[in-house]
Amino acid sequence: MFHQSFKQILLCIFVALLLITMPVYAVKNYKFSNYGGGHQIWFEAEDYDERDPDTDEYFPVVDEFGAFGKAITRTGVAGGMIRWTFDISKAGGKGGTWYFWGRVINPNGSSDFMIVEGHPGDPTLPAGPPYPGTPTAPGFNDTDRLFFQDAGPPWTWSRADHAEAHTKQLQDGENTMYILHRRGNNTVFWDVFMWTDSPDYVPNYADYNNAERPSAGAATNPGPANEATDVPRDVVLSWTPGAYAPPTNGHKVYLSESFNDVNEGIGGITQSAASYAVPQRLDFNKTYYWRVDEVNGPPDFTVYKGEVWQFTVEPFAYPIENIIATASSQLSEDTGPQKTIDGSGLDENDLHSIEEADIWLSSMTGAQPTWIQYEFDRVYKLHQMWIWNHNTPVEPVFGFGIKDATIEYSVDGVNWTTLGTTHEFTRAPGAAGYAANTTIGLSDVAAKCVKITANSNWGGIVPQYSLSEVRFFYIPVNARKPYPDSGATDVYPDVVLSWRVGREAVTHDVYVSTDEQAVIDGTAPVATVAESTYGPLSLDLGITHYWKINEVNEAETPAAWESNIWSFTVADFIAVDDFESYNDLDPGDPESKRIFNVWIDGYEVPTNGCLVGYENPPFCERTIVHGGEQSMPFFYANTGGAAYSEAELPLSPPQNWTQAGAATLVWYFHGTEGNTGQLYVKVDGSKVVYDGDTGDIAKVEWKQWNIDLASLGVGLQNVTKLGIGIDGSGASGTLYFDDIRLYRLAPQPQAN
Ligand SMILES: [Ca+2]
Ligand SMILES: [Ca+2]
Ligand SMILES: [Ca+2]
Repeated sequence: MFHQSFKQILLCIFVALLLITMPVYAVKNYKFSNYGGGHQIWFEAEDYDERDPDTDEYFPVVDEFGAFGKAITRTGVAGGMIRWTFDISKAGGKGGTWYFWGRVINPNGSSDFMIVEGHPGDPTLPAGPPYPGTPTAPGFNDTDRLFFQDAGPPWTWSRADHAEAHTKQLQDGENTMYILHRRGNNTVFWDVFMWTDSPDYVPNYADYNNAERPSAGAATNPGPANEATDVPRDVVLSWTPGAYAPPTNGHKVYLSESFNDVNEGIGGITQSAASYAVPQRLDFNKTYYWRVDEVNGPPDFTVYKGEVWQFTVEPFAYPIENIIATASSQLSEDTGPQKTIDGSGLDENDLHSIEEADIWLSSMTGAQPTWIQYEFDRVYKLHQMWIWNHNTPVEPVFGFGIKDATIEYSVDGVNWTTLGTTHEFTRAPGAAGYAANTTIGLSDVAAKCVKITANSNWGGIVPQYSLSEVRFFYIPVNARKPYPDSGATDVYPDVVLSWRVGREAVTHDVYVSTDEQAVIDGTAPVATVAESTYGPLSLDLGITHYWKINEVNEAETPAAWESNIWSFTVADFIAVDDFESYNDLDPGDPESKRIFNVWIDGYEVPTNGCLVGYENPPFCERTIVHGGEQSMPFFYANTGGAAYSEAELPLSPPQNWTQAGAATLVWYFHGTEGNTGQLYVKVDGSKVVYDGDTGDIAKVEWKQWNIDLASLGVGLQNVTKLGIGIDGSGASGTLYFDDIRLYRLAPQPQAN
């Protein structure tokens, strides 16, 4: 009996898992609207979420003149299934009576079976494929037909005459409609389907065109990210608002520990800003669910229901990592003190093994008293210590597990303080699957080292002591999670530093320096700020900086908590143009950025013989590149009235080339055999001629040209234009340019 019910439970779990892991199908693209006082959801026939078989055997996807996108037609071969899953809540609708329409061509009134899952009058979907395709398949009858009135050509919005194929009971949320091939041929086409809860609304071309895309209306991009963990208790929720939310009262925020409450829209707070500062502190370690509905203003008050997102709040205390353990002795190589702090023997449920290789065991002949000591990477505010005592199978016999212990702590490993008096560590069973059974409160003391001295063991037979594992928890009063990440490179010279604040901090002392020791010692320049950001800074290119944050609260003892020492390195150069941003889009497109519309060449300027970019897309060079995926092709011919060839890049807004210690302008150019002329650059009209071999422009390789900014002789605070050109009567050829950069220290040219 027990086994049977156990099996049933297992089966239930299995089915539940199956339901969870089954792929969710739904039409990817849909539109919705609120015409005629009702709700409509629209989707393209060709955006079906499943077709079985998934071939053109029964329901081919075709191009048909006048359709939106593609269309679905039929082959005349009876059989096959196609289906669409759609969510009426995305249109703001609820379960009840809905009406089905299609934009179709069906000149001969051909019909198919349509069923909606869950509709009380619809038969169960037959097993298949092949699905029934005869005019009178078992379980189907004429009143389940779809579109048998004549419609078109041309495309016509139509509905079935039979109420059963036009009027259906839909359920809240997702619904699935199936069409099973009954008859019909390739004179039948389906373009767009539409469901509405308005009995009187008749769809039309313009309405479909004007219906909304959901991604435009719904809230997206949740902050914190969906399923984030370690979220601060005073989190400010944020999101990217839908496109139609009005500036006032455009958002309704649901937040709860209950998924169901959020999913069902219970409660909810109307917000004008696209953010929500949770008024109460959230509970430690708890998972919360939230959702944002975007709400139109009057008159329609359309609601774009949001997805349910979730996050988990930070724990009260965090385990300390990277601990060094030492001990007065160890029995063998395999039973060192580090075995108590490295997770050895613990499974994913924090249950410890019975293996001797997973524990610390002192030596009977070692120095007494026996002690084990832990050193952290810095001073922590200690909250708790969990203890897994000695747990090998001999524990019930020999009792190596520590019984009575003295615990001391220290901020420096020299001066020690005793924690309370003595502490008893609970005995372990000596059996597998052992959970920590002693928790020592550490009184939130500040310490870098903790020492446990064994006064007795549970056996009282031999002076030999053991622990399986120890875990320390600290309260995060230190600043953490620096931005940029410690060790980051290519950081902008005007970076804004930020960090996760320590839990009790009131103000923040920021130490930044190129001198690591000065930051460690606290002798580096310090700034006190109220927020957890500092900047923008003004740093020099290519230089490594060190920093730390002291979190300060004068009301606490100690009043300041120091972070780790972090570092980052500023990028070596500032890119003026790397030619990666240019595209081939039509000039009418707001995103269009064609290279010859940015770099001004000699097009329609008879005296300027330069053209940049290719005649046909892609307009940039994509094979001969120095960095990234594009470079600028530069064609020149100082002939036929052209006295020079030059292309100019206007810099708007003007650039400050005196920032970040910039000293050298670097260009990379690549020649073509037979090129002639004299290469030059111009910065705000100041011309510099290439100082290398004039023949370099005819070399089929990348060359680095360093131009000393000081030699330009012009002010560099507001550089407005940058030019490149070729002088020389009759000169002609093709060059490629890439990676125009400002360096503080120019790199060594690479050997070819
Ligand atoms: Ca279509
Ligand atoms: Ca262990
Ligand atoms: Ca490039």
